[in-house]
Amino acid sequence: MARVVSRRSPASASNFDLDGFLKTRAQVVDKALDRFLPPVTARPPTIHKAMRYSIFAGGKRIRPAMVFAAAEACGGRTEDAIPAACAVECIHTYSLIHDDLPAMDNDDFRRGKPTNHKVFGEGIAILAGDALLTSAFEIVAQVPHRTRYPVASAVRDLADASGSLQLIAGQVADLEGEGKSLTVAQLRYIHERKTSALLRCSVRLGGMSANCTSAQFEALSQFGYFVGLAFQVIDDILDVTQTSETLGKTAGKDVQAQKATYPSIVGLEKSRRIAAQLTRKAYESLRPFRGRAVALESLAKYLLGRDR
Ligand code: GRG
Repeated sequence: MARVVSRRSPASASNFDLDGFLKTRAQVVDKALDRFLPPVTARPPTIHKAMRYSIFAGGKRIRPAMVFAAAEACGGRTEDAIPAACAVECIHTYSLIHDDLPAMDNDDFRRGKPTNHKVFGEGIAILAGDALLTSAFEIVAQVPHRTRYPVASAVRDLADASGSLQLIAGQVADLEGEGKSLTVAQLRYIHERKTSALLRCSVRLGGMSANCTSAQFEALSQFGYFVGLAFQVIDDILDVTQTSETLGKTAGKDVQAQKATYPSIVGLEKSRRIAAQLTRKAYESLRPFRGRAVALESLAKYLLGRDR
């Protein structure tokens, strides 16, 4: 009997109600974050206000959406993926607070609001980032135990993605690359770490929450890697094509900081082609799911066409 292999093209994802998916999952993650994080009344209130200011500032919640979409692709339940979804958002928000500090990118706006240090001062902003980083591990330690993935697997994966060989390595290379002309390979090294690592970890944690098979885990890892690379190329493009108002953060920062980006090295048109190529590779990684990873496909498509 002929094997039926579903060849879902990117277009098949267009039937999926991504807006609804993003909205409902963002509500789930917001409610859970509110429960996981200390209330503003907990002493000392300043730090809890500062943590909550940035985490509830209106981010797109892409990483939690990736966790949920990956869990669903593997037949898992949203509820079981909640701790992982909250943990990756805490890491992401911490990295943004620190990235915006005067010692790093020195930015005044993020998520359409004044940056954390502008509101609370540098000392509290550093501590709010530190506290969110710590909270992430307290939260991820609450993932359900799975036969293939004991709790420690999730904790270890998140630590790897956010540690000195990945997220922080990317930030170091990014800082050290300022004002220098980098090769595409050097830029790829930065993007793999500062952006792709956490997106890859998000889908892996989603898969783990659903006790995914090793083939599914491998497919999710590849998908996260490519979608993460595409995400950063698009971010570089948006930095030069969009306004600060649309982005909710200062546009044109890469040029101002003399940062190497895809548009600065290969030009805008080629950058767009590279982003589309990376997104195609992300789709191809989902083949083992045979059409059951429609939320992930739809997310990748949305990210390629996004304007903020
Ligand atoms: C460890 C201090 C420290 C920093 C880590 C990742 C990073 C280094 C800094 C964050 C700044 C940056 C340019 C990250 C790359 C990933 C990226 C494009 C983040 C923006 O993500 P969105 O668009 O943001 O998902 P929202 O606000 O919607 O959540």
